[in-house]
Amino acid sequence: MKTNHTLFIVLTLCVLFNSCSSDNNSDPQIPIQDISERESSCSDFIGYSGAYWDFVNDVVIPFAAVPEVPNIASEFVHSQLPITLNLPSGYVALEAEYPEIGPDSKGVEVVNSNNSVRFTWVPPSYAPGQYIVSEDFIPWIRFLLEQNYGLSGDPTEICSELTQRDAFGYPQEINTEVLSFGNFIAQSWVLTSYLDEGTTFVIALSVAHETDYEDVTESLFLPLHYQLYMNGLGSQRDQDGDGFSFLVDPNDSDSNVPAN
Ligand SMILES: [Ca+2]
Repeated sequence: MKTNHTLFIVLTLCVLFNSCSSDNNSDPQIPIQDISERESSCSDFIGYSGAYWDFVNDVVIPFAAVPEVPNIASEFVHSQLPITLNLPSGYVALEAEYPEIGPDSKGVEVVNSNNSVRFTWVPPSYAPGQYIVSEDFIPWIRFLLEQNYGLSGDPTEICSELTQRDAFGYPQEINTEVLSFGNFIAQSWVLTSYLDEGTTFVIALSVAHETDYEDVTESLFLPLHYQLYMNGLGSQRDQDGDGFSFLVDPNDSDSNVPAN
């Protein structure tokens, strides 16, 4: 990987957005629970922090309603990718390029004014003919933390999980970490899926000051995940209706892909 990191910034398109919707929990099997008191599979994390951890590890969370940002202040529309985000006040979204991952790798970064909060999103990307393991992206995540937050040395690992499975007929890995360094908490999530002899990967990295992490997780990180790829509370988007979700499909606009 190259060591330079370039962000191409395009001014956020700010459009007032004054509607919001809520999906009630329609699954009677999932009792609604007070998330703020909920324990998680990461023993040091309760509440929304723990719910976020469980959510990226594919645990169904008993939210009473789809997580949404409070007081939507602006709408961001990516100029090249099909990404639209509703943002609360105090945040902007920036178009980003990640040459360390690949020459065409693009994504979005949501940040606040003093960079004490940052959400990095590398949308589902397909690498044909390659089998890429999730571990390969961990150095890049460390690199982002070095670049943006001055991480030096090894951060303290609060929780980490590597899930390798073949439950859907193709190999998949979920690689998650929660790290502590300085006054910051960072949660990373890498999902790799091997289909059609290539790898689809998606990455999210969420960073906030430790004193704000719980609130920011509730008001920003979780709502952004729901905006990016969830349909209501329990299912992931599948644009072409082929049964492969947006997160794993090499081409979610063509129901003939993947072939397997
Ligand atoms: Ca699909």
